[in-house]
Amino acid sequence: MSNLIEGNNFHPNESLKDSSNFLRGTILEGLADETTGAIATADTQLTKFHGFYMQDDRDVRAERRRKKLEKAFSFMIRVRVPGGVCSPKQWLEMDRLANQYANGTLKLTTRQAFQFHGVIKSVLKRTIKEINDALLDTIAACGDVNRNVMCNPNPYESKHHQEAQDLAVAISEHLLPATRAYHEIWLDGEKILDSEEEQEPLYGKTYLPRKFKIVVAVPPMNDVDIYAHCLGFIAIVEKDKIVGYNVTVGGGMGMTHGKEETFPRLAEVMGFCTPEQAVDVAEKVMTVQRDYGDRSDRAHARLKYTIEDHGLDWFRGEVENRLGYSLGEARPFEFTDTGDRYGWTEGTDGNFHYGLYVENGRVKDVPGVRMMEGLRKIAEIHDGDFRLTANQNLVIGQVKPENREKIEALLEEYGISNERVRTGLRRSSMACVALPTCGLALAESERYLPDLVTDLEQIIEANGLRNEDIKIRMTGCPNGCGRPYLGEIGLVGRGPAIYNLYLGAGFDGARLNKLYRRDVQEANLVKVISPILEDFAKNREEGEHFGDFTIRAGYVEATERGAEFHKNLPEQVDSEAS
Ligand code: SRM
Ligand code: SF4
Repeated sequence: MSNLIEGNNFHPNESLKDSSNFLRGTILEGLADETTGAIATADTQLTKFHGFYMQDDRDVRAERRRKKLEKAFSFMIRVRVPGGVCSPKQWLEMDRLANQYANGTLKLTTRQAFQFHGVIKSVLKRTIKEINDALLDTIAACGDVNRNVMCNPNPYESKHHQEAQDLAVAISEHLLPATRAYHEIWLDGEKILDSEEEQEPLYGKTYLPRKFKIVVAVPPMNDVDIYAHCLGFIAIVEKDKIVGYNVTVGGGMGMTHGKEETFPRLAEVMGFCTPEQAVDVAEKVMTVQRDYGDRSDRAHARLKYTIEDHGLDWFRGEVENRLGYSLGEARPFEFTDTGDRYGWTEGTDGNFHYGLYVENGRVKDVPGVRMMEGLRKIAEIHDGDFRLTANQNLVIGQVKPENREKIEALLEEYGISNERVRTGLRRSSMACVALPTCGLALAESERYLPDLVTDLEQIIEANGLRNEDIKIRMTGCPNGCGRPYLGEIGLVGRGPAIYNLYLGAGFDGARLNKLYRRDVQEANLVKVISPILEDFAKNREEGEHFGDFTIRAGYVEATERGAEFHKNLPEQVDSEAS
């Protein structure tokens, strides 16, 4: 056991990592055990670093318990896709793997990654190997490491986009764990006989206190929600050139109901760095967190709490000490929107990009909307790329002018063009996975939000708000996977069919929302939200966004950065409505 761990009050996960032989644990033995669909509990922590989670089908949990059967175990695999960019060939492989080994759907996540659900143990290794054969991988997609690095995905936004995307890839590669365990276990790589030979220069044996998240944004779009992440880079363009990046630190979404010491927090701008310095800055920010993050309490272990506790000036000082130089003064920038651009846009190189709405990121075939099949057909003829967005949508990117019509025809044929999306509310909706796979879900999310939106659409249409992009985000628990605290309407699961309702986030992603009603029953949500939408339709000012209106009209107070989130809450329970 390393000095770091010995004799201190560290969380049990710390000694688990420390003694795991660089993330090997007994994963191989667990895979070989045919008497159970599960793997050892300790290994379920380690496999996150390899990119997958053990789960069970919660829809059949009670029934299996009654029948005294083991839970219906399966695995969720997350694929690392820096900046969300993949080739049509890779798309076809993801499609094939989803059908062959998983539940026949693909989930495009809020961090621009693919997720497979329902992979059983006997095909786990094969699936991971075949993901790697497609030149993608799952390493560090989860776990106490740097996760998938996000980047604004639409090349239309800026001709500097490629540089920003290259930075996302460079940071992602630079911060990968060095352990050979991944190759050994999943790719039958050569075994390292003397484990002492192995080095983990950036992370050490205990890796980070908690997950770490990085994004790159290209203003004016804030589709990556830069303020929600540990570390962010805002591209600063001067005289048609990316001259560097403003660096943001200390954002995060997760909290626990009833624990006021946990809260979502917005990142702050810490300074400016040149393009050449950016990877180094990412490394140094991450290592300060590695050394100062809380390793005793995982609910307090994210970078946002390190900065909340020590202050931004202290943090900047630590980073600059390690860099050996000072960060520059932040440059002016402006974000306008956290949403995606839908439909066709033309890039500066004459290629076209189609922003496709994917409901809650779930690519599947349902009657009338055959998205899995339609995208497969598009991938078969497409020679550009696919770009997963941070809003769980997809950009069919780099379409040559001569291919545009063919792709349009396929979008129509399979019923998946954006024509099917009636309102700005639906276009701006986002839900986390939640039930039945997520072990932490308290309420439905992905399976329920579309129905709620359908009900709200009647109010929306009746009040002339059809084209209004109102950002509505739902999660099945307070962990914040759909970044609900940045929704103009945020709904967070409290229990089966019960949600807390938050209002007032900024359209540009720079202001958190605030609790408006606690514990609203699913059946009452429309009743609670409708009058506010009606009020908005009648009394909004020219160009005013819904989130801004709910603050001006006094529904909620504006929230400052983080700890304020739980302060000055209005009357909580509306007895009629909840
Ligand atoms: Fe998340 C845990 C799904 C983005 C904050 N998240 C989980 C787990 C793995 C549940 C678990 O630990 O057992 C969920 C798996 C559900 C399933 O069945 O697939 C899960 N998170 C997701 C995804 C798939 C939601 C989606 O519908 O797209 C997103 C995958 C991202 C990716 O590709 O890497 C996802 N999770 C996020 C985000 C948003 C983001 O990163 O931009 C957040 C909030 C930002 C942040 O980290 O502060 C987020 N997830 C969490 C947390 C709370 C962390 C915290 O600081 O408290 C947990 C719970 C935990 O870590 O203990 C969690
Ligand atoms: Fe699961 Fe909660 Fe994340 Fe939703 S927000 S996917 S319910 S952990």
